Amino acid sequence: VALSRRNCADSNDSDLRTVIITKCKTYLAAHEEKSSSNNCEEIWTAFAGAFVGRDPCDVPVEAYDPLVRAVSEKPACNRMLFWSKTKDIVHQFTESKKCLVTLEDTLLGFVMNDLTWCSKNNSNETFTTGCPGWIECEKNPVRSFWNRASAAFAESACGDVTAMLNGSIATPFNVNSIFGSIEVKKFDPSRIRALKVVLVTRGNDTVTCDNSSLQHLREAIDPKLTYSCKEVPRSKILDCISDPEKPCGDCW
Ligand code: DVN
Repeated sequence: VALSRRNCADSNDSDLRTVIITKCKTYLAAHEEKSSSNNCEEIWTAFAGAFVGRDPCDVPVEAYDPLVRAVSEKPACNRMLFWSKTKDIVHQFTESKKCLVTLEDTLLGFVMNDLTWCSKNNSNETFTTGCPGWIECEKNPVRSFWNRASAAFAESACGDVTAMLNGSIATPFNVNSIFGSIEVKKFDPSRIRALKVVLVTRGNDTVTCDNSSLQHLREAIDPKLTYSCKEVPRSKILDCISDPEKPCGDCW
């Protein structure tokens, strides 16, 4: 199919470079301990190198290797939170309680979250509109970025890791999701002790930790890892999120 896309070149005040460097500096100002080991200009250069001048349907995952190398962050052992189809509640949770961190709470995830970007073959322009959608073509710049960043986040995981999955859908563990197709496969059994699944349920849900997709998850991870799963009502997590007095450890 021939796709017609109308790209709008960035106007100066919303220039992608400015947005990314500003978000990067905002993040480092809030995480001072990471400031000396990360340079936002260098991060921009590595990021741009991945997709500028390339066809927006031909940006391979590996194009972001230099970007991943340009960022330096210590993994938050025992505090890493993976998720699938629970985006809103997970980020409300980490925003309110600081005990767990998602990819989107790390420098790279924070900077790129909610952004869209692409370029064109043999062009030095960047665009933030008219870029291919997530499923329009597989090797689009945004999807390849999230695949690469997710792989790096999972590779670095250590200690006890948590995964918040959605108990309101038939297949809480989907082997085609980023969590199922990339992250679980990158877990290093010599670094990780346990995988703790939190299955977020609503009142009328019938899905439990016995769900066959969760049995597949259990079989997909290395047998040296301790696997556990707990059904937790969404309402209980929301109450915990809105009660600043409630310690993290009491949320489930
Ligand atoms: O563990 C997390 C985290 O580390 C992350 O990077 O990967 C895991 C979550 O990915 P997932 O397992 O594929 O879970 P989801 O809920 O299916 O997808 C997560 C996000 O990918 C979505 O919220 C979409 O991002 P967006 O548009 O809300 O910023 C995006 N996505 C996935 N499939 C998509 C899609 N966007 C559009 N169309 C699709 N088919």
